[in-house]
Amino acid sequence: MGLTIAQKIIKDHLLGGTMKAGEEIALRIDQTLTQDATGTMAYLEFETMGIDRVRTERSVAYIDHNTLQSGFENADDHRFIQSIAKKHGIYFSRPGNGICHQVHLERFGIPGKTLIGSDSHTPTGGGIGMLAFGAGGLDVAVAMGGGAYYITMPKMMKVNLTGKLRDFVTAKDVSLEILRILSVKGGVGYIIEWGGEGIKSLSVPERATITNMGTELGATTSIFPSDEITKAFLEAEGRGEAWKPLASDPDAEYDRIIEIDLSTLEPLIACPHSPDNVVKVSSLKGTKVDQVCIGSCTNSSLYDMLKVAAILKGKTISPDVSLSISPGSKQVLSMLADCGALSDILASGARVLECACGPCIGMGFSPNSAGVSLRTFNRNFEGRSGTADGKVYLVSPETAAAAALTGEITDPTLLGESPKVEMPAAFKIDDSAVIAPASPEEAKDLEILRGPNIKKFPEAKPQEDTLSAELVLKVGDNITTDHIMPAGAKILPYRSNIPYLSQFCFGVCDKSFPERAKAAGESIIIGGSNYGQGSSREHAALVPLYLGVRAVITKSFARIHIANLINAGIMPLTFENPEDYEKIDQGDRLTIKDIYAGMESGKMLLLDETKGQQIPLTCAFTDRQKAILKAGSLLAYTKKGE
Ligand code: MIC
Ligand code: SF4
Repeated sequence: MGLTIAQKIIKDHLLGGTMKAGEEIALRIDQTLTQDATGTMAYLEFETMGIDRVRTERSVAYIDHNTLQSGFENADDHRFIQSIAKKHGIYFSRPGNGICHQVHLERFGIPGKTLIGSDSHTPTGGGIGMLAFGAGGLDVAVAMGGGAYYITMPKMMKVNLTGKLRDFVTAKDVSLEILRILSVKGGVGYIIEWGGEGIKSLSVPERATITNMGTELGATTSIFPSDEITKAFLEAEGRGEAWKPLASDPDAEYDRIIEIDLSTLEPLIACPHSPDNVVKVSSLKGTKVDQVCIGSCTNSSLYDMLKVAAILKGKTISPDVSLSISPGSKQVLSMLADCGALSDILASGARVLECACGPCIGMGFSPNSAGVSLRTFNRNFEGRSGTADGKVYLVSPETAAAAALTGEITDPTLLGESPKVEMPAAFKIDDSAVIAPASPEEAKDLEILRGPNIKKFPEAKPQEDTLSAELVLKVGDNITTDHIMPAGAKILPYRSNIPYLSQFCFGVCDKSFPERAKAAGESIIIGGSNYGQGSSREHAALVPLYLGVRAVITKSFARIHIANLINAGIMPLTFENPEDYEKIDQGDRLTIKDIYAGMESGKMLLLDETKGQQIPLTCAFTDRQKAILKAGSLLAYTKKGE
C-alpha cells in the first residue's frame, strides 16, 4: 500500500511503536521552536534535565508574544530566555524579528523534517511540507534534549482542492470553509493532507494560512506537498538547497476524503465566539464595525500585507473604525517599507504595530465595550481579545480591509477589481536579529540571567490508588485553554509565576474557582466534549495542578491538552456513557478506587457519594503514560529513568 506524505515523514522518523492509527508512536524531532509565553517554562524544564547542549538539528527561541513590557516581568523573562539559549545551543530571535511561525517558515523550515513547537500553531510549517506539531513546553524540552516526541498515530484525511479561487476569495476563506464543514472537533485524531489540482494556484503563504488554521479543527497537524511552488519560495528566501520534493503515493489510502471546489467559494466570516461559527460575509452586510485588526501568524505574510496595502492605497479608513496592522516579520515590514506599500497603509489612517502577536493574544488593542472587531486571526474565543463583551469575527485580509474602509461588514467582491500581487523573486534577507548560540567552549562560563518573576513550578504529586475529592467545577463543551488559563496583557507577563497566575484560573467561567479549589485541597473538574481546545499552554494544566486538581473527567479532550494534563500528573478520564455527564453536580463528593487496576483495564468506577450513584469511566493510557502518572509528572518520570 502506498503512503501519504505524513506517513512517509513519520516512517523516516519513527523511534518506536507501529504506524497503526490509534497506537502510540515515538518520533525523532529535527527542529524545535519556542515562543516567550510558553518558553520560560519550557527552558526551566529543560534546565532540570541537566543537558548541556540541545541535541536537535535546529532549535529556535522566539520572542513575539510578551512584547509590551509594562513592567520588569517580560523583560526579565526575555533576558532569561536569551541567556539560556546562548548557553545551550539555541538560536534566539529577538523581539521585533517577528512571529515565530512566520519567521520559522521564512528562515528555518525544511520540507520533510519534523518540528515541534510550544505553540499550537506550529503546524504552519506544513505549508512547506514539514511535519510540524504544537506541543506542551515539557514535550519540547524533552525533544531539545534529544528525547522522542510521543503522539497517537493519527488517521489520514485528504482535502482535494479543484478549481481556482475567485477574485477577493482567499486561503483564509478555504480555512473557514473547512471549519464550517468539520467544526472545531472535526479534525481531532487526523493529519490533514491538502492536495488536488487546486493547490497549484496557492502560494506558500496561502498554504501556510491553511495549515495554521488546521489547529482550529483540532487536527494533529496539516501538510501540503513540497512542489515547484515550495521550491520557488525557498529559493526566494535564499534557501533553495533546503528543498526536496514530497508527494503522497498515488495509491495512498485515506480514512476520509473531502472535496472542495475553490471556484465556488465566497468570502466567509466566523462569528463570535468560535472559529467554526461560519457564515457568508454577504449575510452580515451592513453590520457596524468598531475595530479591524490585520496580522497574526495566520495572515501577516508579505503577500497578505501587499494586498491590504493595495486595497487601502489612496483611500482613508472610516472615521468610526480603528485599524491595526501587524506585519508578521521584520522581513515583511522592511519589504513593505522598501516598496512604498507601508506609506499607503499609513496614509489610510491605519496604526502600524510591531511585528508580534499583539492583539491576537490580547496584548493591547482590546476592542471597546461590546465592540465589533473584525480580525484576520485564527481564534475568536470569548474574552480572548481582552474585552469581556467584545464581539470578535474572523475574516480574510481582504474582508478586513473592506470593512476598515466602509465602517461596516462588507463583501470585498464589491470593491471592484481585485489587486494582483506577485510573490517576489527574492525576499530581503537579514538575519541580524537572530543571535547564534555560543560555542560549547564559550558556553561553559556563561551565566543564566534570572529575574524575581521566575517562581518554582508546582511539585509533582504521584497518582495514588484511591482518589477522593470534591467536584469543584463543572463546565460545558468546547472549553478552551483561554477559559482555563486566560492570557492577555494583564496576565501574560506572569507565565513563569504559577502562584500569581492561579488567581485567574477559569476566571472567564467562574471567578470563585481558585478560592474554592484551594479550600477543597484536592479536587476534580468535569467538562463536556473537546475539553482543552486551543492553545498548547501547559499552564492550563500546571495552574490547576497548583490549585489541587487531581483528575479531569470529560466527554472528550483536545489532543495537546490531554498530553499536558498527563505530563503534569493530572489524570484525564472520560465518561463511558456521555449522558452520565448530566447526573453529577458541582459540589458532589467523588471517589475513585482501584486506580492502578483501572489504568490497566481501561475502566474505572466513579462513586458519587453525595448522590449515592456509580458512574463508569474509561481511560486509555499507554504504559509510558501510566508510568508518568504514577511518578507524578513527565519530569519526575524522566528523572527516574536516568
Ligand atoms: C495562542 O494563540 O493561544 C498562543 C498564545 O499562541 C498559545 C500559546 C500560549 O498560550 O502561549 C498557543 O496557541 O499555543
Ligand atoms: Fe501569536 Fe496569535 Fe499566532 Fe498564537 S495565534 S502564535 S498569539 S499570532
